[in-house]
Amino acid sequence: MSGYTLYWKPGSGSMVVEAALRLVGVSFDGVRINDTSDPAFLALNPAGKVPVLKMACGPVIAESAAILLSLDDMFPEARLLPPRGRSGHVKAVQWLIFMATNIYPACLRYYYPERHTADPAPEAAEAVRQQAARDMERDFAQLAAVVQGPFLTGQTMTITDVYAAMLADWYDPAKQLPELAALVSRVLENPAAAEAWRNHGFGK
Ligand SMILES: N[C@@H](CCC(=O)N[C@@H](CS)C(=O)NCC(=O)O)C(=O)O
Repeated sequence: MSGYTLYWKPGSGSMVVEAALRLVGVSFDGVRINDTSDPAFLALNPAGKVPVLKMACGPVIAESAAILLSLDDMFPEARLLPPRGRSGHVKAVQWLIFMATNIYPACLRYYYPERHTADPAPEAAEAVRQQAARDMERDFAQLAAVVQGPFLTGQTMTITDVYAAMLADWYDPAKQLPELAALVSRVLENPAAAEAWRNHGFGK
């Protein structure tokens, strides 16, 4: 048994955490979660959401961005993010948080609109879905506009790029944006990212 345990689901946001663990080079165990309402899983994350990472040193962390920032703190030499103190670092953190707090939730509203309205009428869910599509159109365009080429902060891939590729794969119109299409292709040239991508069933 390794020191890290990743609680994951195919097609979910745990993909980017698996990629981070592979980029860092630590061994980890994967626990596939089929039912996020299972009491044993809720004891780990009362929000009932993956990804969750149980750390070697004890703590259990939820929230994709928090997990990635923690791994970067623990393994700075792995360069999940650009070195601290450089402008690339703050920008990579900014866009990571932007995606985690704007695009990820919009994607969930788009695919599960009925969970985001108290109104049971199908039109209410449809209105939520349409607004989520508008939000994503605006936010993905903002993201595409800051790609410096080929990655978000320049020539070197960071975990923020893997995050962006993951979100773009969830929403087809995002992949039509040439900057994001190029970014996804470059991310998949990285063997660690490509393996996590495959294991999670992305790219279908
Ligand atoms: N803010 C959370 C969102 C996590 C989230 O919503 N995960 C989804 C999968 S992508 C989930 O576990 N949903 C419950 C389920 O699938 O049963 C994060 O960034 O980690």
